[in-house]
Amino acid sequence: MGAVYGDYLIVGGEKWRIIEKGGIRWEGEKIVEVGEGVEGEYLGEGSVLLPSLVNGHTHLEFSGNRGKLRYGKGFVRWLESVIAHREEILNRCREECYRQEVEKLIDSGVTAIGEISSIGIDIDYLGQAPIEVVLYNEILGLNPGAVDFLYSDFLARVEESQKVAEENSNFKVGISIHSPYSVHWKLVEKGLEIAKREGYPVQTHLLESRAEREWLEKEEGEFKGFFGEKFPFARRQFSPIQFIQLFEGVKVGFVHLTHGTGEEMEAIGKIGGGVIHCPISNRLLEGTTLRWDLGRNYNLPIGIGTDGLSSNYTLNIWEEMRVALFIHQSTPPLQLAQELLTSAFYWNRKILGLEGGELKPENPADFIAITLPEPQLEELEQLPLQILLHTTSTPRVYFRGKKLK
Ligand code: MCF
Ligand code: FE
Repeated sequence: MGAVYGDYLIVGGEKWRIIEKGGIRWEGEKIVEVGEGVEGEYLGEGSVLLPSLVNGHTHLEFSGNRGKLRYGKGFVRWLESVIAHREEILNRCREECYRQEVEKLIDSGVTAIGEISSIGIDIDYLGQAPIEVVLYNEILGLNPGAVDFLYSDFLARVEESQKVAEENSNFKVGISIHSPYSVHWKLVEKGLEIAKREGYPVQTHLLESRAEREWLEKEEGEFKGFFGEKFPFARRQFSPIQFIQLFEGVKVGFVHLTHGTGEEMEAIGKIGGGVIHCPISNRLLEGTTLRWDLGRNYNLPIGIGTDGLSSNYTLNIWEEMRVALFIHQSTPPLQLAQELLTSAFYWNRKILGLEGGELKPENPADFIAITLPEPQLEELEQLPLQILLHTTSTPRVYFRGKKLK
């Protein structure tokens, strides 16, 4: 039980409402009151309350990478370096490494993540982490002769994560179909079958390079040489649109879409899917970015994530949003700052299948408080932009009514 109030409270949800001298009261894990005149602890001059943030797409297993992978030479060159160093990087991250990264996530006001689990070594630690986790078990591999083995390995990880989810209601099971170019169609089918049967959310990397588009459209381009040399059994399996349509009936987030067109955005909208934007990763790997304005024009839910340290220098979601703010120059900064924050606290939750993202009675008491550098804003419309420019760590973090920081 508790109550706090600040100079400003951002109610959240899809459309913003800002309450001056707004407060929040909670009992147990749930909010019971939000509004002006809530009596409780005053968080000080320039304090702002808002829903806690979500990092929509992480790969914590790759947190052992610092300078090992090849950046700035295009996606396929990065992929080659991942394949060469995957084992070594995965072996570098164990208990303490996860603990540190989760601590940093909490420090930045993140209380939920969409974690892509490639080999399942993150399950144990994240099963005990004090935040909400959707753990997307990855299915990956093209070799027709290895389909059965790959499937049983994947199933064992799904079962392991199901056991953890039975014990911890803040840990949820999801499925990651790595991408349309890297997963045998039989495995895509089997993975989606489980997702549909169990109602699990899904994420998949889609259209993050020119090479991927050329391969999916014509079985041509850079992937032709790459596969020819390393995976001669690889075939083009679906067009981007055919691939998207396979996810109908599933709660799905398509990650990246840097090479997505309006046609693909429309197809994603038709099946009720969302997009997860990882601008730093996209810049480092391929140099390009998602068309934010295009996604918004198609009314798509757009979430935001840092990706892993395999393609980023930080898992700080504020840094990710700031980078996005400077990339998408066709959207005015005041509007974009508000949209990006909404992506982090609201759309990410919708795409991951989590409740909350809006401070209102009955919702989970998941919220943060930050402090503006100037205590009094002359114009309220400045709020989202000033928050985004001046925050990297958040002074207060509450998850399910418990103070994490
Ligand atoms: O999102 C980025 C770039 N796109 C694809 N994959 C990954 C990313 N970060 C880590 N990965 C992982 C992926 O989950 O790298 C491996 C997979 O396990 C690439 S395929 C050998
Ligand atoms: Fe990723």
